[in-house]
Amino acid sequence: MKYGRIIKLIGGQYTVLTDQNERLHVKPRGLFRHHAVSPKVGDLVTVEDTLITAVEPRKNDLERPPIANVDQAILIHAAREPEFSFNLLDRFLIRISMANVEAVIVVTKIDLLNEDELVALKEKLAYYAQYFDVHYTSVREPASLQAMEKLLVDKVSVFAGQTGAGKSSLLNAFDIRLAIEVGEISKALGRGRHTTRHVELLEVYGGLTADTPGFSKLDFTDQDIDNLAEHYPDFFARSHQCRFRGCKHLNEPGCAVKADLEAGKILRERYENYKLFHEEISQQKKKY
Ligand SMILES: Nc1nc2c(ncn2[C@@H]2O[C@H](COP(=O)(O)OP(=O)(O)O)[C@@H](O)[C@H]2O)c(=O)[nH]1
Ligand SMILES: [Mg+2]
Ligand SMILES: [Zn+2]
Repeated sequence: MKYGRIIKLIGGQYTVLTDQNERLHVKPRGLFRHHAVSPKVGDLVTVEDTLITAVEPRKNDLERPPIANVDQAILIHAAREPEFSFNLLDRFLIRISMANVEAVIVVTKIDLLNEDELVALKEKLAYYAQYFDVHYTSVREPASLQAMEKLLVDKVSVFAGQTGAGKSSLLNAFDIRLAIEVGEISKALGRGRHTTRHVELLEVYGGLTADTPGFSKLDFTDQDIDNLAEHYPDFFARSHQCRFRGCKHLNEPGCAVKADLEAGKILRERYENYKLFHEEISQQKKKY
């Protein structure tokens, strides 16, 4: 009997990395199908002979990308190319929070900014740094990559971020043996073809990391509206001071979030995007 984690799934064939550092090629025992438990990448499993015979309960369970037991989502955002977007940053942060996963923000391609531009971006992101771990890096600046090592060791991570952000390039910079396709080739694989890509946890810097197209579903559904604000740690920290319980921080009187917004303690872009997301969800509701 062996114990390990599923690190790869291709065409019904699983690869398990055991606690003895062996790689086993296995199949799930037939029984799982009847119980609607389909082992997935990230699962901690028991293996007997060439069969997965038991799957541990999951601490979290992502659908897209399909990975279980993720410790953190590393949110990769380009400083430029594509242009940095706070709207997209907040969408990713909300999605990651809804999946019950820790988020880490990594701004990459900083070599594309001049000194003043970098200072300006860092000033705005200093607001986020109160609530999230924020890192700055570039594959062109090897020294900036070293800080990333501490981030990945002993953890199961997924790289998330829009196509072209620089996810695959970063992983390649960590370990050239990975030789992941970057740039034009991966762009061609982009939208609508995610299904052709398999999910795999790569051994990088003493941790397991998945390079995925990542959290493709960044629009919100009407089920999300009631607790949207809960996924804003900065709003949540203040909401106990709002006059009304369940305050949505929109037009309610005595709102502590709006008071701090006016006092300049909450980043205006972030609040404006929050209102925008609310509207987006309301529009969605009207369609039904
Ligand atoms: N200047 C610069 N370009 C980068 C950097 N990282 C990635 N790129 C380029 O950005 C493009 C997209 O990178 P890729 O890793 O494929 O992004 P992914 O879609 O998120 O995996 C490629 O043309 C890379 O060469 C960086 O740190 N600096
Ligand atoms: Mg890529
Ligand atoms: Zn409020």
